[in-house]
Amino acid sequence: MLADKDRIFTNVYGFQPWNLPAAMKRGDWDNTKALMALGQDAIIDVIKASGLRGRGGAGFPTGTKWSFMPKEPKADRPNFLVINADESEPGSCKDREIIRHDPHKLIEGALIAGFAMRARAAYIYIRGEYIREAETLFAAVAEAYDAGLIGKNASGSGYDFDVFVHRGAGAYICGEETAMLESLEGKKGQPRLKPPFPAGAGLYGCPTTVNNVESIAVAPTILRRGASWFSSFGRENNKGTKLYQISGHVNRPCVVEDAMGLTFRELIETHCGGIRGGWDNLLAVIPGGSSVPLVPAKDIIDAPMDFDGLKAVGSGLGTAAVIVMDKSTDIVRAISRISYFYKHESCGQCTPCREGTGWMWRVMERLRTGDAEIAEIDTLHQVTKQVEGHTICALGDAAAWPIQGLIRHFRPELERRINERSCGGLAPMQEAAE
Ligand code: L3W
Ligand code: SF4
Repeated sequence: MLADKDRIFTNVYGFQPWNLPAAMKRGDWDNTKALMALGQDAIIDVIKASGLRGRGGAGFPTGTKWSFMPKEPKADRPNFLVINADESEPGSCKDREIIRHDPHKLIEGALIAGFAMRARAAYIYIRGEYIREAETLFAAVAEAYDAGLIGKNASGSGYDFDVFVHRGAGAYICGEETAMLESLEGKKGQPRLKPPFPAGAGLYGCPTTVNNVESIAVAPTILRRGASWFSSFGRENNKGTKLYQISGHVNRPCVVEDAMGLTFRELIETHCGGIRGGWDNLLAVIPGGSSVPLVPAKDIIDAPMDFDGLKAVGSGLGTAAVIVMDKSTDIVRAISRISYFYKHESCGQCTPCREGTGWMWRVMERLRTGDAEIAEIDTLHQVTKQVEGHTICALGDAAAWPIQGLIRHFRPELERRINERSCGGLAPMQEAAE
C-alpha cells in the first residue's frame, strides 16, 4: 500500500478545506516561482523523466506531448493549454474529487504546465453536470488571481498567464479533445479529423495541448519531489501513482491513490474490503471505464493494474475506473446498457458510428431477451469489426470493444438465452427504451 507520505492527493476525501490557505498548508503554491525558474525545457525534461503518461485514457507520454508545442509562439498565434475536466466516462469520478477537494493542485499545475509550453492561457473545460464542482473551481481560480498566483506576473515569475473555466452542456463527446476545442470555440461539439493534432492546429487554429485534470494536477508535486521519486512507483513504461475509482460489487467502493501496477486483488483487498460475497462470487470486471473490454474473473485477479498489465488480458487501464460485477449481474444486460449509452452519445458525424451504434444496441437487446438467432452473434461481431477503426474518433472503438469482450468471454451465456428464449427473468430495459 502506498505510504501516506507518498500520496499526491492528500485531501482527496475532503477532510480539510479546499481553499487557498488550507491548500498552502498542504504545500501547494510553495515557492512556485522557484519551480518556474528551472526553465521551460527543464520542466518538460523532468516530466519526461518521471514517466508520467496521460491519465485521461490514452496514456500518451505527457512530457513528449508538451514538447510538441512551438518554442517561439507568434504574437498573433499564441499557444494554449486546454484541461479536460469533462469527466463523462461511465465509472470515472477522479477528476471530480480533485476539483472538489484539491482544486489548487490543478490551478498550480496549469500555471507550471502552461509556462513550460509557452502557453498564454489555460482553459479548463468542466463537465456541465459538475455544478458544485464548477462553483468550487471558479472560486479557487478567483482566489489564485487575488493572491497574484496567476494573471499578470504570475507568482512573481514575470510570466503572464490566465486561467479560464468553461462549463460544458452535457455531451459525452465533448470529452474527445478536438470536439472539446470545437465546443470551446462556440460550435457544435463534433470531433475533428486528426492529423492535424491540436499541437499543430488546436484552439482557434493555434497550437494547443489538451491534458486530463489528473495529468496536470500531479505536475507540481513531481517537480517538487523529483522525477525519480515519481518513477520509483510502478514498473517500466507504467510509472507513478494513480487515482483508481472502484465501483460496483465490492464491499467499500472508493476513489483511492495507489502505485501503478498493483494487482487487482491487492487493490480490492487493500482498499475496498474485498468482493461482495467473497472472491468466488466475482464474475467480471471492466477495469478502465466503460470504453474498455470486460475481463472475466479468472484473468483479472492477478493482473497488474496498469497500461501493459491490462493490455495483456485484452483490456486497458483507460481512466482506471474499475467497475466490478459479481455473479448477480446480468452481464448481457450490462453490456447492452453500455451499447445504448454509445448510441445515445454518438455525434452522428460518421456513418459506421451513427448507424452502427444503433444497430449494435438493437441486436444486443434481442440477444438480451434471447429473441435472436445463433448466427447473429457472429454477424454482430463482424459489425463491431466494421465500426472499430473506421470512424473519426475513438467513440466508435469504445462502442465496439465492450461487445467484442462479451462475445469473447460470454458466448455460452448468449447462446443459452437464445436456446431458452430467456432474458434471465428480468423485466425489459425500460430506461433504454425509446
Ligand atoms: C501529436 C502525434 N500529438 C497522439 C496526442 C493526441 C491526444 C493524445 C492521445 O482518446 C482514449 C479513448 C477513450 N502528434 C500524436 C499526438 N497525440 N499522437 O496524444 O491520443 P489518442 O488518439 O491515442 O487518444 P484520445 O483520442 O485522446 C482517449 C479512452 O481514452 N477512455 C476514456 C476516456 C474518458 C475520459 C473521461 O471521462 N475523463 O477521458 C477510456 O478508455 O475511449 O480511447 O492528446 O492529440 N503524432
Ligand atoms: Fe461522431 Fe461517432 Fe464519428 Fe466520433 S465516431 S466523430 S462520435 S459519429
